[in-house]
Amino acid sequence: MSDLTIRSVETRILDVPLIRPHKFATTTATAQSILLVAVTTESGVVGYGEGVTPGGPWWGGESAETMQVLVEKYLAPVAVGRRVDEIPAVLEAMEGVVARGRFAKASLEIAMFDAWARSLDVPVRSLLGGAVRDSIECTWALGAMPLEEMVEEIDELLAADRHRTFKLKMGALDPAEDVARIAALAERLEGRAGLRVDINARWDRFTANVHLPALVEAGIELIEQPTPTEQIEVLAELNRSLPVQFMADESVQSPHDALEVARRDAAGVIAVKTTKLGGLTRGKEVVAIARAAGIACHAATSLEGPIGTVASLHLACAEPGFNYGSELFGPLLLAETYVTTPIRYEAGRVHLPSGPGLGVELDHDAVDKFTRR
Ligand code: MUC
Ligand code: MG
Repeated sequence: MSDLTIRSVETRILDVPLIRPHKFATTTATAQSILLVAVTTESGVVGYGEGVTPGGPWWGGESAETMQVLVEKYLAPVAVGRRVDEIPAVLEAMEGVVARGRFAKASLEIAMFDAWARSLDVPVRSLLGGAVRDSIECTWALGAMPLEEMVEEIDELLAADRHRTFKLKMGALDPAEDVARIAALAERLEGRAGLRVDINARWDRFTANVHLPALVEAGIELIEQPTPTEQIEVLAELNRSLPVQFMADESVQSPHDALEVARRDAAGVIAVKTTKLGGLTRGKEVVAIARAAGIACHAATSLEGPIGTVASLHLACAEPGFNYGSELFGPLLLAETYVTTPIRYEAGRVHLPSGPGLGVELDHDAVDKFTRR
């Protein structure tokens, strides 16, 4: 029997170039920085997790650099010596030494799940209850790009049938200009693709009330986090007044936040990211709350690489509550991979890999190449 005790936790930062710049509301990413965390058991089994934020600390206050300090100096010491199958106990211990820091906690928790599953020679989804599906619909996101570039990119992806729905990042431009850009895109596509927008909490209540109706009019099917993170009542007001689905993203960073969204009827869909929530366990808790409240769940991303993406994919395929698809496309935005077999994207869906643990194996030469020195 394998000794499940954690012997060591090691980290390194990878800087992986993107296939094209990804323009968010306040910053543009040309590379993704990923904290790769390795948990090794006393039997020598190694599990991996990723700590990732979308293009730096603008989204949630953490970055690859802050996560490395939190993991190495504070989180690893409370995990070493415990067993990889003692996840709730380690999560409690982590709460004792780091407040919030959820992206960092996720990276270590996922590495523990991978090491635990590999020790038992089972896939991570088995530890999450077992698969209810083996693939999930996968949307693609476009940064705040000019109209012609968006049309070209979407046309290509539709022709290849890689994605059928698209999330358009907003919030970088003047609101009226931004809405005109999206409405023009919807017209050009003439209903050939499902379109969603993500405003990343950039509009105040007034701006949202003035400009959201035009997006609804243009046929946008879902509006993600238009207004500030803490202002759940503003999201609830919009959710009541406009005939469109709202998705809470920044507003749900814990199971308690999910409960607040449910109590106030603030959104019809919750973006479940294992990163911002602190891992797979908290992700499961959020899905349970959403299901009990009749809120749909979307398996969302912080633009993780293959390790973090596939961790979220195991959860999305083990929980029936993920009934609003996924955006687990992160690896496709990276110019090169660092696993031996890339994740399969086909017919608008992302497919679960087989094999023990997370089901993907690192290409160590590629990992070395991307490691920050
Ligand atoms: C977010 O806020 O949803 C996900 C896809 C993307 O382009 O940005 C992220 C973050
Ligand atoms: Mg979002």
